[in-house]
Amino acid sequence: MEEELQRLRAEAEAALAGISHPDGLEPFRVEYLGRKGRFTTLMRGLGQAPADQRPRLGKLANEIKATLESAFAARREELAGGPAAAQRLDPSLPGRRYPAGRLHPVTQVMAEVCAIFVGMGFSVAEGPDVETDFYNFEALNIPPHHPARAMHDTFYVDAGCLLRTHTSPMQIRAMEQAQPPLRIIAPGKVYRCDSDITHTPMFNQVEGFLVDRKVSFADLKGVLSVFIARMFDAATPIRFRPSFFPFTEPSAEVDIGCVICGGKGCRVCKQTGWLEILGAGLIDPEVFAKVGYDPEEYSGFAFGLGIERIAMLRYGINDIRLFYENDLRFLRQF
Ligand code: 2NM
Repeated sequence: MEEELQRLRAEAEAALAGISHPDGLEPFRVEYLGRKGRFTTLMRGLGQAPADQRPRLGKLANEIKATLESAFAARREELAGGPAAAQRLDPSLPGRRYPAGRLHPVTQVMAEVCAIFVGMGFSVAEGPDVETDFYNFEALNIPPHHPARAMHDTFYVDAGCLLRTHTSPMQIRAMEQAQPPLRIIAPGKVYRCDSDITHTPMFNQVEGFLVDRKVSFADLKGVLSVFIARMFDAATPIRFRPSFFPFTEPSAEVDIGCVICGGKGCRVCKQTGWLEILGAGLIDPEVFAKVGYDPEEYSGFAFGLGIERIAMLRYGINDIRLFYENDLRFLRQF
């Protein structure tokens, strides 16, 4: 009888150790520890043992049962969530999510501006940030010692090489490489040695031009009106003020009704009710001469706008430097 008890114990312990999945636990419990299990059956047979051995055998049987029950409980813990389980790979668990990034507000506005002009048939030309004096100034009718050079606060790389102060150099390259008709926008970074709440030494621009036969100021007004209606609101008022650029004649600065106060006058529009948002004009014949176009045959318009300025008006931001401080509390709002 004692031998049988010990054999059952050894067998049960081996069976328990062989269980590698929680699904194996219940069949084990039924077979060994259940009400009709092998242990109970053996205990019932205890009545047949000689009377003087019964107390000792009973005690032994109870000890073995208690040992097996606690071993069973321990194994169940282990398979459910113990250190062994923690080390196993569970391919059914959901993956860890990476925090979602977003586009920088300047990138978003840049993409919107480009999309509006692409929608009007313009193609996109990109080029180098480091330019030659010829493309940045000379070809744009800004000769050496012209006062407009001082106005541009140029960063020079070395003699004849500089960081472009506008993206018009790409317009010149485009005109050198192809014959009219042309409709091109040039987006990108530009550099000017200037820094305060409305200027950063690097900012983004989109310049555009259109050249064909018989292009007039009315065509310029039409294209810019559509741009402003799509960028802001169809009802946004526009006005053209006479201005001067070396590369256009006549030239204009374009204002929109203040998007902050609706034209009533506020701090942002300096009580004028108007905000300047771009510069434009008809391309100067001197520029056509530099790229070998006949000014008698062709005419064209051009315009330029600053992306950060538009983003500031769009989102009501009063300090341009916020765009480049990389403060996530600022950037996450867009
Ligand atoms: C502006 C204002 C007016 C401009 C001119 C040209 C080019 F190359 F066709 F002559 N590109 N961009 C231009 C004209 C840019 O920015 C305020």
